[in-house]
Amino acid sequence: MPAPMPDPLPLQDAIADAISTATRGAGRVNILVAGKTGVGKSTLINAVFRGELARTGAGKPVTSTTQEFTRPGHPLTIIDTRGLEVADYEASRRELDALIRERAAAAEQERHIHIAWLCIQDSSHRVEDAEIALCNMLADAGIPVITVLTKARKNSPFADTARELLPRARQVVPVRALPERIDELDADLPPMGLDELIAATAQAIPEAQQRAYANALSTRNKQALEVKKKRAEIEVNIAAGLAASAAAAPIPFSDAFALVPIQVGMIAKIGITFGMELDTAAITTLVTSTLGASAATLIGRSVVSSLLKLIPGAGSAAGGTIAATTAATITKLLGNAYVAVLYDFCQRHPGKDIDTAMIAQALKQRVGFGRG
Ligand SMILES: Nc1nc2c(ncn2[C@@H]2O[C@H](COP(=O)(O)OP(=O)(O)OP(=O)(O)O)[C@@H](O)[C@H]2O)c(=O)[nH]1
Ligand SMILES: [Mg+2]
Repeated sequence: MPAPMPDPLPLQDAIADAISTATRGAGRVNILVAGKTGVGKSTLINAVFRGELARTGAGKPVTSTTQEFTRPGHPLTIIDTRGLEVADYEASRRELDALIRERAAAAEQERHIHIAWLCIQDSSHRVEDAEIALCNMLADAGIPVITVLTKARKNSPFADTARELLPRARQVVPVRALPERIDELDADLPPMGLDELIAATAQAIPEAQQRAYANALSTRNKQALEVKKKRAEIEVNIAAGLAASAAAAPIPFSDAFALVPIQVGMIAKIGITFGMELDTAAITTLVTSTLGASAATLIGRSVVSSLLKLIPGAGSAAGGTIAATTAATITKLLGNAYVAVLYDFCQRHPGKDIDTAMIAQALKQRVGFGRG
């Protein structure tokens, strides 16, 4: 006799819950970008992060020389600071000092400034006292600082000077955010250093900000894909662990829907690390196009049974139950396939939004289920 169909309503709730937990749980990462006017801060931000966050003039003023850039669905806050060169520098320094202290003292980690990029134009060959003071102020507040030499040339001799004069910065990274035309050579120097900056930033920000950081990175840069993939693989392993616990006592095959919210949460989190907008409706579309249209289909046309077919012998040998190792294996299989499909998509379409229909189609080809 076939096992009775479970009631789809509680499962629907559990799925909605898994999606909203993943979306809300993405957190927030706050980056302070400081430097003189015109050194290339906005250009740099738009080269590294998705969504043209630093479109000129769109920020909200925080102090007289500081603007904050945020956007709904985007887990990144950019605190854009100029005024290191203005005549009333002393006043703007005090304001900035107060801002840094206030943020550092906040109880919620989501208010903290998680990293600072101190931008100095490579060709200036100068580190101002104001820049040294700001670097010290940030380091004193426990904020990791990366010195970015903007509009840089390869092997700039200035890098060593900057390292010497700003010893408290973790790293000095020469960056060229835009291709540069060299008329004499009739050639363009390609962008450089963005991958190094992305990797150095990933190393310096706290664990709790890693998913938000991965989400915020534009897929235009190679290193961004590596950061996203690495983060997504962590989500897969966590979900595999949860699936194993859920099946710690072998669960009857008909109860395999206990794994569904775990896998839904995993798919949502992988999508988020690869740059999905943080919006419940968008993430729901991602999940349903991937796994099925509703809780009822998820039970009927079980993801679990599709995946079991991919593991030789698992379906028959398990005697109608799913053991912990099998639950972990099929969850990992689904997760790794999804990571591979998203990685591949981002590699083929750098800088483009995730196309959920295309992703679902590619996943279907890989593991045999999904839309259509
Ligand atoms: N060639 C080249 N030009 C750059 C690069 N980065 C920025 N620029 C140019 O430098 C100018 C200033 O860049 P922005 O990004 O607006 O500088 P900013 O630091 O945000 O300036 P403010 O907002 O005024 O503080 C623009 O014309 C950019 O196109 C780069 O890596 N290479
Ligand atoms: Mg700007």
